[in-house]
Amino acid sequence: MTGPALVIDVLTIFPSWFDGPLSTSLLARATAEGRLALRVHDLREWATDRHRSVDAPPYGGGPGMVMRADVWFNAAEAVWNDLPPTVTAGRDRPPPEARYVAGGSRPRTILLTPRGDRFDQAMAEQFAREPRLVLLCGRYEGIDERVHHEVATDEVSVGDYVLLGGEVAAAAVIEAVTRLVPGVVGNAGSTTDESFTSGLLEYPQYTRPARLRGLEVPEVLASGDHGAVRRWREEQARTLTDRRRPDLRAEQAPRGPG
Ligand code: 6GU
Repeated sequence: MTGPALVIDVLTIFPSWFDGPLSTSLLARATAEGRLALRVHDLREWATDRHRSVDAPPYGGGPGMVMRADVWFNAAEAVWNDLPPTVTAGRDRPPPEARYVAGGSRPRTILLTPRGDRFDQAMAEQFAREPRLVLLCGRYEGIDERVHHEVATDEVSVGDYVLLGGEVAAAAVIEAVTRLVPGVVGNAGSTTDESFTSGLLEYPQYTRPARLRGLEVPEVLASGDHGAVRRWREEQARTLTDRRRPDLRAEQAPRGPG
């Protein structure tokens, strides 16, 4: 019995936020089948005061609160080393049994932040090759800079807009990466012959009924001429991409012909 192909740990102050995604459809099945292990941890387990606070006012003043580096360091060191919160909470240095430490050797640890590198399919493919990912969800106005430097190995953003926190972004990363794990998506063709891997948007699809409210399915698709169908789809994908996402074509160009 080998372990799951991919282990993902999530650190968040809203662990229940992930209940829905984790219990639904493909992710639940991948977990049940042992292809994926998804572990969600409550950052507050590493808070030390009575109010379990994980943030404090910024040095230098200004509005809002900043997430505390001590709490993040201790939480990350516990998760990296599979230690319970009680071992690391409140410490001012890593526990002696820690193999992975902040600022040192550590698993791929992704901080979700609007200032990160833009997440795309190429990055998802890179993450899917890792045995283990740790996702850090920030909240509030920001996180102590020392967490960016000493805890995170990567900083990732899911687009040029501002979310309340990293949870939605982490869910996007989890879905994009887990569907690339072998066996998670049933049909192997459906993860390779597709938008962003081919550099083209998907061609239009149709199914029954052939005629709906006067709207017909393109004739070529029912012609039985597989060559003609393939040429039509390629042409459609190219035209759609040129119209909607010329940037995708531009990105693909340097890879040369073919
Ligand atoms: Cl990763 N976090 C937040 N708060 N906002 C974002 C984001 C991440 N990516 C895009 N917007």
